[in-house]
Formats: sequence, C-alpha cells, structure tokens
Amino acid sequence: MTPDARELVKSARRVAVLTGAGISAESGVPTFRGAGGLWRTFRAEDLATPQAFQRDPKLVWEWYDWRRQWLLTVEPNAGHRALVELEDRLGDGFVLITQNVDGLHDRAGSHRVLKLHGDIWEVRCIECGRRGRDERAPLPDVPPRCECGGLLRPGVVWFGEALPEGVFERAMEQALNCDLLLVIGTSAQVYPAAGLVPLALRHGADVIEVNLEETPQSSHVTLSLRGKAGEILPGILR
Ligand code: BJW
Ligand code: ZN
Repeated sequence: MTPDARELVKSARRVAVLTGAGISAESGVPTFRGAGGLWRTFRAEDLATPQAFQRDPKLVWEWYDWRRQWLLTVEPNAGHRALVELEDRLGDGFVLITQNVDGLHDRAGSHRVLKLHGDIWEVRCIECGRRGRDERAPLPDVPPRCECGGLLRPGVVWFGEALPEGVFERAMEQALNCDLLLVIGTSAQVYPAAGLVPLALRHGADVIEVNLEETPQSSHVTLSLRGKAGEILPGILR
C-alpha cells in the first residue's frame, strides 16, 4: 500500500527538510536548470566558479547584482510558509537544510536553517578575509571592494569549493537521525547536498520528494509527489 504523505508527516518526530531552487520558483525566482532555468542563458562554468571570478570579477558581480535586485522584488510563498508552520510545531525536532542562497526561508520566518551554499547577501574579502552583509541592490560599485582595497566576493559556494565549515557535517548528522526527510524542489544533481537523500534512506528514514519533474532520486524515495511545492506542502504539512 502506498504510504500517505500526511500520515508520514504526522508520525515523524524528527523531520529534516532539504530545499532547492524549485521552492522559490513560485515566488518568481528563476531556477538553475530545466525550463526557464538561470543557466539556460548563463553558463554555470562561466559564472559560478572561482576561476570565472578570477578571470572577470565584474561580469560575475553583474550577474549577482542582477539576481540581488530581482530578489528585492519577490516575496516568500506558501511553500516557504508551510515549512515555518511545521517548524513551529516540531521545534527542536525540525531542521531546514537549504541549497538556496536567496534568503527567502529567513524572510518567511524559518529559524533552524542550515545554508549549504551560503547567502547571496553576504560578502567576503578575498584579501583580508573580512566578512559582512550588504543588502544594497544595485550595488553602488561593481565589483565592490573592501576597506582594505581588496576585492569582495559573494558569500556563496561555487563549484569546486568546500561548503561552509561545519555546516555539511551538521546536515549529515540531521539526515542520519531524522525519521522523515522532505526533499523539495531540487534537481538532486549537485553534491554533496544530493548525497543527503541516500544517506537518510540508508539510515531508515522515510523520504518524501516534492518536485515538478522526476529526479535521479525519485525511484529510490518512499514517496515522490509531482507538483508545485507551494500547492503540495500546505496540504501535506497541516
Ligand atoms: C519545482 C518547482 C516548484 C521547479 N515546485 N519543484 C561529478 C560527480 C559528483 C560530484 C561532482 C562531479 N564533478 C564535480 C562535482 C562536485 C560538484 C557537483 O556536484 N557537480 C555536479 C553538478 C556534477 N560540487 C561541488 O563542487 C561542491 N563542492 C564540492 O564538492 O567541494 C569539494 C571540496 C571539498 C573540500 C575542499 C574543496 C572542495 C559545491 C557545489 C556548489 C553549488 N553552487 C551553486 C551556486 C550557488 C551560488 C549561486 O546561487 O550563484 O548552488 S550551483 C547551483 O546548484 C546552486 C544550487 O544550490 C545548486 C542546486 O540546484 P537546485 O537547487 O537543485 O536547482 P535546480 O535548478 O537544479 O533544480 C530545481 C528543481 O526544482 C527542478 O528539479 C525542478 O523540476 C524543480 N521545480 N519549480 C517544486 N514550483
Ligand atoms: Zn579586505
């Protein structure tokens, strides 16, 4: 018998959630891959790598400055909000592991959030290492510079870079210990984030996937639901 998503959620004490760009799609934020994906027009390897930044920091910053401006015009949606309600109900039994850098989970009111790929509103100096938050968009100068004169870079994780220290370790711990992992709006192609799904399954958790399309994980999970996160999540989490 196919398990019922609502029942799986209701009976779980510890729930971990892994989100990707798809949860923000209904807010109007373009995804990376697939129809209308950001990288249909921009090649990932041209922009989201340390090499690209070394080659042309202005071009890379123009892309981020454009995305930051776009983000100021959008709002969290029903999918983000349903996760806030689940967190309110479960307290310490809840963790949200996100690959998104857009800050929409924060704006919706989520607190227990592990950001695997950083935050688009953070900056870091490539010379002195100073970190900060800059929520201005557009930025007055592109590329922006640190007080020390060094180049600032976006506080995000590019291909080939390590995830923020300790964050992936905490995410793995949560995946190992949860009863239920919800996998929302991710193509599950980028590692090590995608590896959390088989990890949770191997350790006996149920996994519910919510996605518009099939992913490499769909045939392995307990339940794979096809549709929009903003429509499915409020229904199964309440
Ligand atoms: C909806 C919906 C709706 C739409 N409702 N659903 C070969 C094999 C394995 C690994 C590698 C390999 N070669 C290289 C690697 C490693 C590499 C990697 O995984 N590459 C793969 C692509 C092959 N990974 C890395 O490099 C990582 N680092 C690393 O491994 O470090 C090792 C190391 C250790 C120690 C020292 C040094 C190094 C880092 C990965 C960083 C990823 N960064 C980005 C950019 C972040 C900054 C930015 O935003 O600009 O993160 S890439 C991009 O992809 C972004 C995303 O977080 C990430 C994942 O994408 P996501 O969220 O899944 O989005 P989409 O667009 O792919 O999917 C959206 C989904 O939503 C779709 O399925 C839709 O159907 C669905 N959807 N609307 C529900 N309404
Ligand atoms: Zn500096």
